[in-house]
Amino acid sequence: MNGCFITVEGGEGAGKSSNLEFVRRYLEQQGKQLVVTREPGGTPLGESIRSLLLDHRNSEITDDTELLLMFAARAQHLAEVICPALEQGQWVLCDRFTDATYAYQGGARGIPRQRIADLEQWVQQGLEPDLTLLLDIPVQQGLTRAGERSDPDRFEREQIAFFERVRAAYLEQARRYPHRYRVIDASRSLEEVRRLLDEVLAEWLAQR
Ligand code: Z5A
Repeated sequence: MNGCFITVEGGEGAGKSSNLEFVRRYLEQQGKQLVVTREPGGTPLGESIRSLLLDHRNSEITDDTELLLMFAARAQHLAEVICPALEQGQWVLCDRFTDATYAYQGGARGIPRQRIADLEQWVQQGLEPDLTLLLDIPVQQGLTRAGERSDPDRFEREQIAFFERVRAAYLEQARRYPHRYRVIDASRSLEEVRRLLDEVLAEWLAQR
C-alpha cells in the first residue's frame, strides 16, 4: 500500500478528541491528503455497531460478543475506507484501532492475547499502523478531566481498576512495538501536549 496509516490512542480523559484535530491540521500543513476516521465506526455499518457497543442499556453484551463486534466493524472499515484510501496513496488518520482492542478487550476485560491476535491476523492480514500516537495520562487525572459525563456510555461506566488495566495494556503495546509507537505525556497542559506532538511528528516525518 502506498499511503500512510496513523492511529491515535489513549485512555479516558487523555485528550484524544482535543488533539486529533491538531494532528490533522499539522499533517495537512505538510501537504498530506488525509482521510480522518474513527473506530469503532467509520462506515455506516460500523457506526451502527458503535451505537450498539456504547449503549449502556446493552449490559448483556458478553466479552466475546464485544470483541467480535469490534472486529466486525473493523473488517467493514478496512474494506470500505482504510484499504482503498491507502491503496490510492492517501494518508489515514484514525481515532483508535486494534491497539484499543488489546487495551480494552485484552487488558481490561481479560480476553487472551492470542485470541485477539488471531482475529487481527484474519481481519488485517498483516496491516498495522505506520505510527501510533499514545496519549498517556495517569488514570485518576484522566477521569478528573473527563469529569462527570451527563450520560456516560457502557465503557465510561467502568470502575477505576478497569481503566488502570487499559493504561497498563497500552503501555505494554508501546513496549512491544517501539518501531511504530510514540508515547506522549498527556498529563501536561494542552499547549505542552501540542508542542510534544509537534516535535514527535516533525522527527517522524523527517525519518520517512
Ligand atoms: N473501544 C474498545 O473497547 N475497543 C476497541 O477496539 C475500540 C474502542 C476501537 C469509544 O471510543 C469506546 O470504544 C472507548 C473504548 C472503546 N471507550 N472508552 N472510554 P472513543 O474514542 O469515542 O472514546 P473516548 O475515550 O470517550 O474518546 P474522546 O472523546 O476522545 O475522549 P478523551 O480522550 O477524554 O478526549 P477529550 O474529550 O478531548 O478530553 C477530555 C476533557 O479533557 C475535555 O474537557 C478536554 O477539554 C480536556 N483536556 C484535554 N486535554 C487536556 C489537557 N492537556 N489539559 C487539560 N485539559 C485537557
